[in-house]
Amino acid sequence: MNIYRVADWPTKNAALKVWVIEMAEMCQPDRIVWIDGSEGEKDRLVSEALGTGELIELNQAKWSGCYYHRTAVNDVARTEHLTYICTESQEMAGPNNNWMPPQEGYRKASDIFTGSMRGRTMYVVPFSMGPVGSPFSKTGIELTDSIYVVLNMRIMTRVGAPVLKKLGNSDDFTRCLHGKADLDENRRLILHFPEDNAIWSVGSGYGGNVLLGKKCLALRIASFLARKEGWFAEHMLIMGVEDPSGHIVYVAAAFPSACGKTNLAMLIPPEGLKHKGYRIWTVGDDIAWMRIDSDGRLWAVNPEAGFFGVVPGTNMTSNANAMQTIRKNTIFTNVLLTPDNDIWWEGKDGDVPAQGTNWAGLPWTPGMVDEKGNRVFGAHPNSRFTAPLVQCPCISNRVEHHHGVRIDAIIFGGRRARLAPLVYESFDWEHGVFVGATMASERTAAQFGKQGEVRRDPMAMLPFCGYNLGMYLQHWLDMGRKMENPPKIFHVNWFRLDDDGKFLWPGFGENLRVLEWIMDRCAGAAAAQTTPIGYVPKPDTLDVTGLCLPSETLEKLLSIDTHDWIEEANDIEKFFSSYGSALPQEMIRQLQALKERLSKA
Ligand code: O2Y
Ligand code: MN
Repeated sequence: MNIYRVADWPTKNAALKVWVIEMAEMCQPDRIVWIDGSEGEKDRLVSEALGTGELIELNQAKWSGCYYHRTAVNDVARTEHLTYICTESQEMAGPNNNWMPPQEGYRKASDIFTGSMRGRTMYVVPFSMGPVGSPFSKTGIELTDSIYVVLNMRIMTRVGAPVLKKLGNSDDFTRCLHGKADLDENRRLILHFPEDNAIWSVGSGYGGNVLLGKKCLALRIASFLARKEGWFAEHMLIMGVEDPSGHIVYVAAAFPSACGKTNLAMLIPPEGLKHKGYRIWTVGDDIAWMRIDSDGRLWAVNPEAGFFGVVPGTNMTSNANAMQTIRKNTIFTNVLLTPDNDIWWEGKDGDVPAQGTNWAGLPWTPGMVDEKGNRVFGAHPNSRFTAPLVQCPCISNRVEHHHGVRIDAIIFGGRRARLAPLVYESFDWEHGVFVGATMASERTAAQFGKQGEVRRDPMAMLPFCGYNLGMYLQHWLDMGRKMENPPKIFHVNWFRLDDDGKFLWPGFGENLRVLEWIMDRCAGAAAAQTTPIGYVPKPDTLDVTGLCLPSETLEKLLSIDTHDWIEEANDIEKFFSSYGSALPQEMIRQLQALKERLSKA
């Protein structure tokens, strides 16, 4: 082990050293480099990556401190079919996860890892999810042979010396091992060992598969730990809505993919509401860790330090705050690169470049189609920006606060063309858990698969819950009982359509009008009508000043079709049956109660 200069390592932590040595013996890197988080280190890593072509420097006059990276064409999104939960019992992983026994997982991945870092450097990245030293936070150590991963982890998490110092001699850290190996899809595995607090990811170089602090630790492993330790790890944005008096209400919200979570987290108040003086403060756009405090209420932190956002469609209209956030110190992955090292993506403001090299590394011109007549994209639809939280113009000043923010409302969202009204409030916590457990989206024409097909995604956690979803719902119910003052739970649907297939609600900044109603409900103010599905706004309690929204449209937005909801209840019953005995009885009781309310309506 002398080749790795163990005596020079910046830690005395024996458990950590033993583990790094063991992993190095398996992967056989030529050298080991410990990440300290300094600016000098960043400059060295960037210049090395520029030398190998792993990064391309963007036009610095336009994109100061920004770099470009292209991943392999077969490696552009999370690979859910190769993502496994490796627990001793299959029951613990549940029907919502791919499962493998831990021994088999370690063996299969070891075969791929063995010798895979020969000729490469293994970086040791100590990182903290959550502010270093906060009672919410968890420490991880990621070993990786990718500079791109190190540079992304430096943005997405708190890394380096302060983390090692806080860890001290403890062996309470998530052991994260990542190797690119040969980037072969047939030799790719994303394995989670919740019972060992470990993650092994091999054969990928992209996003959620390799930035192991994000989906792997902060959701899959953390959800498992959260159940054991009595807290929540959720796929939720966190935002503060400051009312005209300066009082800020914080909400946490879960939406399935492609429902504009980042846009909502960075919402800009619309013209019609500006005069009231609302302001939005972004705490996070993807993940919330929440704990019950001594006041009997729920408090939340964003465990991340950056945004890993979808680029296409981002522009000054959809998300001006995101556009400002990504102007500097950002890594762009898989967008279009122009000959003068500028970048472009579908939906960007301004002119479309005459030519460029697209996400796949191929020459591209506007309007290109492939041999089958399909449009060739400049930027991959899942191309990403990685940017520091602090660059967001509306970042909350509580983002580094060890205590987090108090959550007054939890919002679940779905994409439903006809069924769900614009907003409704659950009757109580248990009913709110049912609302979250049954949230769903219908496929749009832009998505692969049958248009209109309903996909249920409980609490938007289907791909991220690190254990049995039935047990997860029971955990939600148990947590509710422990809170004296639980947050109120709401459901929103920005996507209701009229008979011509046009959106009834304008969305984007106008969603603040719905948040205003939610805030009023939390303050015990706005009136609501009791319906079989929950409390729905009385039309005159939603402020639509300045919106051209005819009263019939507002009525349609808030209406409930009993017949459609009876069908929905039957579909929920089918969905629940796939969870077998792990599904809490309370969920069945809630379903029966919904059916009874509908039959009386
Ligand atoms: O495709 C990936 O690897 C990234 S997925 C992702 C990234 C940021 C935030 N959310 C998600 C998601 O899939 O929910
Ligand atoms: Mn997400």
